[in-house]
Parts: sequence; structure tokens; C-alpha cells
Amino acid sequence: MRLLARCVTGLLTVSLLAVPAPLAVAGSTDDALAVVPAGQGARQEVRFATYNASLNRSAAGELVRDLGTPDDAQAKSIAEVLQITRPDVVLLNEFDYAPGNRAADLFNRNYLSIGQNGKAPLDYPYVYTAPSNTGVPSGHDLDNDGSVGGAGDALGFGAFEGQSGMVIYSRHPILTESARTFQRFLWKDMPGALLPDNPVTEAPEDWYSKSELAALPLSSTSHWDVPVSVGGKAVHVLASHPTPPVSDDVEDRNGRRNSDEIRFWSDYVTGGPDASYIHDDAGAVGGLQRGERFVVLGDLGRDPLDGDARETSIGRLLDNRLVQDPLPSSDGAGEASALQGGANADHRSDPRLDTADVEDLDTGNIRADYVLPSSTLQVAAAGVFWPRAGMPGSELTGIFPFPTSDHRLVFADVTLHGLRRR
Ligand SMILES: [Ca+2]
Ligand SMILES: [Ca+2]
Ligand SMILES: [Ca+2]
Ligand SMILES: [Ca+2]
Repeated sequence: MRLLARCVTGLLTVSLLAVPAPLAVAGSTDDALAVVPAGQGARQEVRFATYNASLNRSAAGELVRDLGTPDDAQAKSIAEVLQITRPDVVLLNEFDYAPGNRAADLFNRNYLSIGQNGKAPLDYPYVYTAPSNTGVPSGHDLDNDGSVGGAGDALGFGAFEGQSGMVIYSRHPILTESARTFQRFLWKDMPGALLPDNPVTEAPEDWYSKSELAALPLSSTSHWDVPVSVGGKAVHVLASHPTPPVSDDVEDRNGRRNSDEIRFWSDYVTGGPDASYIHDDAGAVGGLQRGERFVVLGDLGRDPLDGDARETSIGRLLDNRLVQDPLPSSDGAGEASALQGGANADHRSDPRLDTADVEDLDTGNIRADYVLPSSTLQVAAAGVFWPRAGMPGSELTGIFPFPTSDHRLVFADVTLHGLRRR
């Protein structure tokens, strides 16, 4: 059923290359063909993807209203990107949280399950979402501007509760009862936390008061460990959306929080003593057991070398020997960097690895979005959906103002041995 549906898209004709082939996603120079659905080869592969979909709205209830009918232009285009790339498990960042999974279910029903522009519909029987810290009032003056309230004083930056939350869609069963959330884990409880300093006082690390630190979570949205059962074996989806390391001053409070939010995953997957400080929202302590399989997904907001890089946590995560980096890339990102110029010209990272089309006067395009499988998983292919200008699909990525998102979908295909075909 699924393979049949995939064939009728007509785009998807290229077989996967053998491992290792992190840069060459498929044997084609055609960007549109470079994105091939997983699982068409002799072995069964599972495609994990992350996509900052910019499905956030300016007020509570707006996204539910937009998704309540099947005619929202941006949502249709986001769905089309997903119907071209066809992830088996995908995390969407910047998807407003609405209690009772309302927005998540409406997007599934009114957009993903309806073929967009002749693409085959997607069937995601399993959905996971949970509350986010974004927009939750802290009751404190966290940005030290002299007043309490507003997006900058929320537990995570946001105009209303749940703005720019997260959702996971999956073809494979989500083990919801075993999912762990770390929404309320306090930043101060991380040993060696990079707590910011108020530079006008003598005391160190005092941007936040004691009472503020007693209320301030590490997660600006949330951190989730959501196990997905693939062929009877669990793969832990480690989902987050750390605060962008911007909109602060010399105290670098967002940069420091971003860094520690990323470090959390490195400690979590290492487990043992490194993760003994971690406790989840249900009170369970510690990280993953050694040998458990996982995929880190999310807009981590940080290029390893460029933009507002802090030489700490993204490097620490990428260098963790339990993590592998399949270096997803695209021709479109390389082309965009050259065409857009500006800050891009001074970047050190390979522009083909970029995943976000950021303004080019100051930051330039960066690698912000990651799919990082555990080193115990075999990666068959990886890529970024960023077609070159004029190629099929480029109308969905576009240039500012973007028809979909300023971020691009990133995926990696992993082989799971002993997988039963569905
Ligand atoms: Ca304030
Ligand atoms: Ca100080
Ligand atoms: Ca740009
Ligand atoms: Ca770049």
C-alpha cells in the first residue's frame, strides 16, 4: 500500500546508495530526485526527519482555526514538502501547541492525509505532542527590562502559552506510556550550568535571582524522549527546540541557555554518572541505558562554526562518540549561499550543510536543524530538502518571504535489522 502510494508520485525513482554515502543522497544530480523515500531497497530503512515548519501564529487559537479547513496556503505547502520527502517519523518545530492535540490532529486530517498538488497522501496513525514552556508566564522579570510580563519574561520566549511548540508524526507506533518529558527540569540543576551574569554587579552568574532560578526551566520549549517501536524495537526520538542564541546582550543569556539545552542531550545519551542529575517530569532519574538506540531531532539553532556560534555544546554533541553525524546536505543550500552573499561569504562551514535561510547582513545561512542517529544505527542516506532554484520543489522552499518556512526539512534513513515489513 505504502510502496504503491510512493510510486505514483512519479518523482521517486532512484535507489538508495550503499553506506556510507552521507553527502550523496541518491545517484542523481537532480535535486528533486535527491530526496527518495526510505524503504524501497532490498532492506527496510526508516526515514527520520526534522522540520521547523513555522506553523506558529501570533495568537492562541489561530493555528487551530487555520487548520480547521483544508485551504491554508502555508500549511498546504508544508504538507506537500512532507509528501515529497515522506518521512516515517518526523518532528515539526514551531507548531503551536493546542490542548487535546487539536492542532496536531487537524493538520494530520486536513492536510497530511490529503494529496497536495498531486502528491500521494501521508498516513500517520501515531501523533505525539505535549505542552511547551513557550509563552508560559514566569511571573518574573527574566529579561531585566524593569517590568514583568510579555514574551521575554515567559519561561520560553513566546507571545502565548504553547506558541511554537512541537509535534511528532509517525508511521510506527509511538510508545506514549514510556515517553519522558523534561519540560520542568530546572536549568540550575544542571551541574556546571552556564548561568548568565549581570555585568553591572560584582556577584557572578547573577543575571537571574535565586527565586527566578527556582522557576526557570532549562527547556525553552521542552525536551522529549519519545520511543518509537520499529519492528518491535524501540528507537528513542530525542526532540527539542532550544532557544535561538539571539535577542540578548553581553550577558548572552539565550546563547548560554541554548548551549546547555544542547548539552542536555549529550549527557542524556551518555547516561550513567553524566546523566545522574537529570530527572524527568514524572520524577524518574537518569538518561538512556548504554546501547539504546536513538535519533536526536530538532532545530538546535546553532551552526558548528558560523553565526552566533558558541564553541561548546553543538560541538560536544557532534563529537560524542555515541552520536553519528550523517552530514545531510543539499545543492540548493550551496547555491543559496553563493547567490545571497553577505555574511555567507565569510562562513567556515560547508554551505551545502546549511538548513536555515537566515538574513544575510548579519548572520547568513546556517546549519541549525539536525538529525543525529546513535552510532549503533546504520545510516543509509541523509539529505536536506532544498532544491536548486527552478528545480521541482523549489517553489515550496523559495526565497524570503518564504512560502513554507525559513528552515528546510532534514532527514536521515537508518537501517534496522530484523525489521518486519508493514
Ligand atoms: Ca521584563
Ligand atoms: Ca554580576
Ligand atoms: Ca539568507
Ligand atoms: Ca552557512
